[in-house]
Amino acid sequence: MDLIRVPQFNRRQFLQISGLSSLSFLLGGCGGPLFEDIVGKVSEPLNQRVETLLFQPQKLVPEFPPEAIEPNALIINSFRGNPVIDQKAFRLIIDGEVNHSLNLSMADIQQLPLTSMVVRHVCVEGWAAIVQWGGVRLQELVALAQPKREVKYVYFQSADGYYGSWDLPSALHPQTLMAYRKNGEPLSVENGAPLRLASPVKLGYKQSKWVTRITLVSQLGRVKGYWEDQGYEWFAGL
Ligand SMILES: Nc1nc2c(c(=O)[nH]1)N[C@H]1C(S)=C(S)[C@@H](COP(=O)(O)O)O[C@H]1N2
Ligand SMILES: [Mo]
Repeated sequence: MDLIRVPQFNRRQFLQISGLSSLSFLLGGCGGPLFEDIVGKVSEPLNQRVETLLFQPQKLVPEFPPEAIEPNALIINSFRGNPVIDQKAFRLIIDGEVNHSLNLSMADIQQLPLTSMVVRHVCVEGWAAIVQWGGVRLQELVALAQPKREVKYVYFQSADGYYGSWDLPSALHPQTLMAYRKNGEPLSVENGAPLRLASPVKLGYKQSKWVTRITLVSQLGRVKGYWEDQGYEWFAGL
């Protein structure tokens, strides 16, 4: 069981974590030109629009106690089976309208603060499950990438060909995680390992598994999501 729960950061703590500790590990770990490039940003403030979204208090969804976890209730729902991913070679790309595109290994991601939450997963097909997810807040990763001020949407690409898009406020919600743990254990491949979206603010089909690329954009394209493009609601908030 993951009992760690990182409290919601205030602005100063957040900037400390995102601007300094994360960067120092990125630099220490890799030292590639990409990461050296990031150093410049330590002194740069986050852009005003994104900062406002990050620090305006978003309403937290109430969480469940660990006893409420339903270990077998989460039904595997994969439109195309499991993709083959070499977990060691895996990279998460964060790009689009950002000042600093990122290319992160799981080791990089796991050095960021681990947030754990027990929330309800709701699938439109008529089932739900109380699950504990552990991972990094997406807002941390977005802050590291330094989105440009026009950014309003986030696209997620998955290794199985699944894709989706979210509004930026929901993506920056403090309970929206890029999860790599489930019910106190490493995430299984069927559940989206190495990295998946997990959030109590969206329906199940918004929670992409096997995410390989996160792209920040100012406009939504004609193509919005695997299910959304077949008529499912785009916002799909809970
Ligand atoms: N890449 C990918 N992500 C996906 C899906 C999928 O088929 N492929 N199915 C979605 C749906 S409809 C649900 S309900 C949840 C199910 O997550 P689980 O299989 O871990 O229970 O994943 C979502 N994310
Ligand atoms: Mo679903």
